[in-house]
Amino acid sequence: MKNTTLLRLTGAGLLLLAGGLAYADPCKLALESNDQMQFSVHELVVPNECGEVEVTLRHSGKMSARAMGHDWVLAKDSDVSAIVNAGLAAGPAHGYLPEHDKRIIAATPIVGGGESATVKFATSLLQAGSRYVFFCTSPGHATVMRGKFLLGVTHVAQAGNSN
Ligand SMILES: [Cu+2]
Repeated sequence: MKNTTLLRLTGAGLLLLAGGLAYADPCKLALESNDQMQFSVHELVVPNECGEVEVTLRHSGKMSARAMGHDWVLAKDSDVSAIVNAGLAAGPAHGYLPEHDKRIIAATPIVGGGESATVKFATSLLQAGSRYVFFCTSPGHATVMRGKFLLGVTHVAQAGNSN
């Protein structure tokens, strides 16, 4: 009797997972963005065991990519301003991203309302002790659309001195 109930619960859980985001794999992350120029999270944490990370950015809003497009870009904290400026120079034709820029660890294309994009990258690109930030390169967005990207335990964030 008890076993049957458990099995049913497990089945329902699997169905929910299959229909929703892939929470089962900690190396696959998902976040949302919206018409209010926001990411749904300010911090993403990936376990050390992940050799490869997959990030999916969804735009849950209704506005077009031209009016309120967002991308998800990962880089060292210290490289963010330079990348944002280079992105502005690259312009909308290049999705506000400089081409072949080695400072960019990972980047999705820009998405508009109702769209989503996924990017995969190897965690071997991340150096221990460096601080990483994810942000959006649409003009003016990076000041508010940014968050911490942490590999492993959260106190990695405090490893560097305050900046
Ligand atoms: Cu944005």
